[in-house]
Amino acid sequence: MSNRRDFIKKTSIGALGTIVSSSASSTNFNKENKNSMSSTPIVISTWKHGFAANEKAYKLIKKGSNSIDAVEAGVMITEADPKCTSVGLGGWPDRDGNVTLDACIMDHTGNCGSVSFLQNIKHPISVARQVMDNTPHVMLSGEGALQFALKNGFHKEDLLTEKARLKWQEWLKDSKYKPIINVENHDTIGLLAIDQKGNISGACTTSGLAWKMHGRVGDSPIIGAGMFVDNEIGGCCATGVGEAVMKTLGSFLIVELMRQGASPQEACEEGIARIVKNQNYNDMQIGYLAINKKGDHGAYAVHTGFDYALYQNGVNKMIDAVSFVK
Ligand code: SD4
Repeated sequence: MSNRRDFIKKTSIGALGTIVSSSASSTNFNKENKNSMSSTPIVISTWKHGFAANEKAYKLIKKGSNSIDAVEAGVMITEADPKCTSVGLGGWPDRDGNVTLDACIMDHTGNCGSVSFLQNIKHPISVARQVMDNTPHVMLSGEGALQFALKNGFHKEDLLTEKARLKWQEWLKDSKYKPIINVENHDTIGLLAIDQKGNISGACTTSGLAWKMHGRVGDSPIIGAGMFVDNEIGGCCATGVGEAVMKTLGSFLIVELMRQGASPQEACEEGIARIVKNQNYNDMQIGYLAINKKGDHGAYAVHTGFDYALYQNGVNKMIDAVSFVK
């Protein structure tokens, strides 16, 4: 891994020359990687529910699974958990009471699949996997994604739990769309893994922002926004207000920064710098996780409160991410 001086040298003369000027605007760029060690296999994922997802994914990898199977199986744990109110079953609905799901998956060959605005299917990540494996396309959306899922053995289910319905009805009283940082606008699971062969895959799945407009799609199913992997370099996934991530194509940006020599931590910090530079970040949370090929990781958020699960060297633990606003 190049040091910071190499990184600046490369980026100032390279295709990503603009990185330097925008980095200069970030007061948080020149930080060491905290908590980071080079070791694989590794599984890393967003938020507290990532802990159980990591358990599943890491155990599969230890048994010899490849990373693409592990990331899918890992996030399926969260999708099936009705207590998780921003992913799959139990996700809080849009303003009209519909649970609409977005997901994407990407493997070490650069192959990828995604679904957006999918309803009534508990495991959108597995539909995304089938789009990747069994179609010539990358993304299927809405009714077409549902038809594809039903034709391929998935079953329709009502994903609006009683708890989520009551929450929605409470929200309807005022119908005010003002997400509360770290309460209403997070909980997507993004999960990245490197298997025993050193191959990197990623998965990302969500019910999106609660009380969103019907038809709204966020960053999570957009390859390069909600998640991106490049097996030569590393991977990144995002959580939080998807619009901000989409405007900066955050996950692709962060992987490209690592290609230019940034550590995962530096790259995540620059990804957040690009957001706070131009957007009003007071009321929005965004968090990034990144890993490089060696198994170093980085994490950074706009505000405090973003935590993530890291399984490395046989230990699964929760870590609080550092943030732009302290
Ligand atoms: C979205 N990024 O739909 C998702 C929401 C999210 O943690 O991440 N919640 O914008």
